[in-house]
Amino acid sequence: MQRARHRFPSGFVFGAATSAYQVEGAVTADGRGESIWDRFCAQPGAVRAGDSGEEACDFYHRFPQDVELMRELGIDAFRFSIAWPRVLPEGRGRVEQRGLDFYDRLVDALLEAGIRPFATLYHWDLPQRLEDEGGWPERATAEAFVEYVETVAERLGDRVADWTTHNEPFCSAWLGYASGAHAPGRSSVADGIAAAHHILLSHGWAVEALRRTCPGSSVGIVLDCWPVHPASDDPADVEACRRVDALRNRLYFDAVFRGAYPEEALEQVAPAAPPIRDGDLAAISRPLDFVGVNNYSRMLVRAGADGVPVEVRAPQGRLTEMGWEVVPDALHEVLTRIHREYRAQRIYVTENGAAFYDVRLHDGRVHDPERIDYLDRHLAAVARAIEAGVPVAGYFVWSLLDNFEWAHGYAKRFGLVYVDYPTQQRVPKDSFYWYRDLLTGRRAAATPV
Ligand code: GCO
Repeated sequence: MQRARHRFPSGFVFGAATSAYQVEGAVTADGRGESIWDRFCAQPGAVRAGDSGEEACDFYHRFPQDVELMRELGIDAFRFSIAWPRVLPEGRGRVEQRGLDFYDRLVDALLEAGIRPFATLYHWDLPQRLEDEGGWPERATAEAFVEYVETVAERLGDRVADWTTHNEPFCSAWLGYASGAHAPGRSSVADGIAAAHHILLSHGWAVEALRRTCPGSSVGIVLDCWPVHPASDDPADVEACRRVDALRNRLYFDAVFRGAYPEEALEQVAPAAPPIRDGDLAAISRPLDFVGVNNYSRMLVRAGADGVPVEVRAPQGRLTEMGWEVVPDALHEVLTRIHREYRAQRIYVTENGAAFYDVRLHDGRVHDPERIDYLDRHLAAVARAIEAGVPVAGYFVWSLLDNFEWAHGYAKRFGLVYVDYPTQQRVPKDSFYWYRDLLTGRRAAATPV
């Protein structure tokens, strides 16, 4: 299973990723304010088995030990997110120094371990107070985001050189406000498109704030991208795909790279429309140093009644525990497309990984050959994209640790490290050792003799 035959340029960044609400726990520690995910999890039926991020992996208290694990793993970089409600418990105004102190300690521990911190400023945990005032469908939330970004950048900007503004605006806008599957659980197309616009706008403003506050740092955004393939070559299925691609992928990529929303997406939300004001699209499309791409699989779509797109299950092939088809070519397709159509100058794969039915066996270990195979084949897809001239500069496994998988609660395990939640014990899985050996092998190969 140890193929590791892929070739990567020197300086290529290998990392692992997490996000605040999914791992930190300690939701009331040190003055943290309530987030929309705390509130959402408390709603009966919203999250599987009534799970919440209340304890998660207790990373808030256990991060020194987890940084040690990262050191053992040998990663070059760690992607984590900062919880807005720890820094500004009411979303704006009063700053909670103890919240900032936590990230300060984390960043120092990472640097001390020789690991480059990649900080994400928003991974879905909006302060509840701002949601009470209207949330992302309100422009004022984008304004509050800038205040938060400046506060964080002033504190950490002397040590953090790699910033991403938002993680997957599609999820925070669409799943949060239009489909209701994620916090805050609203289901209104008008709110969804207004949220998407304000999240993107806040990204553009944050880029400007970061450039001002930490000149010389590298700034980008993380977008999720799943290729959308037709279930057959029936023209109706092909058309259904085009629609899904426009609303799910192009809306965000076109806005960020071209300063325009695609007509095919706007048609689908009409009569609702993004509340665009003069200058917004120029702000959203400010030049970036990189784009982060999250990819796990592809979507297979057919036309249902009246052409309405319907997602279908892949007829064959391996599925992960999320029900996602294992398609390494999807990652290759996404990378080459972003290079070809959007001319991104640097791309990081900021998330890629898989949930499988991991169990701890009698030998105390967690054997996860499916995950090793998944990662190996996806890394090969990245290497192929690089060979084809796509400027991919790094790859982050989702995730370092098993963690709170949003509406699925703790049922899905994506980690390289198994977390035994009742005891908080960490058990590196076989994939952890596989990734470690891959990184060690590279380092040895790069060392001149
Ligand atoms: C995502 C999120 C992660 C998820 C992961 C697996 O970006 O969707 O960034 O928080 O846990 O993707 O679903």
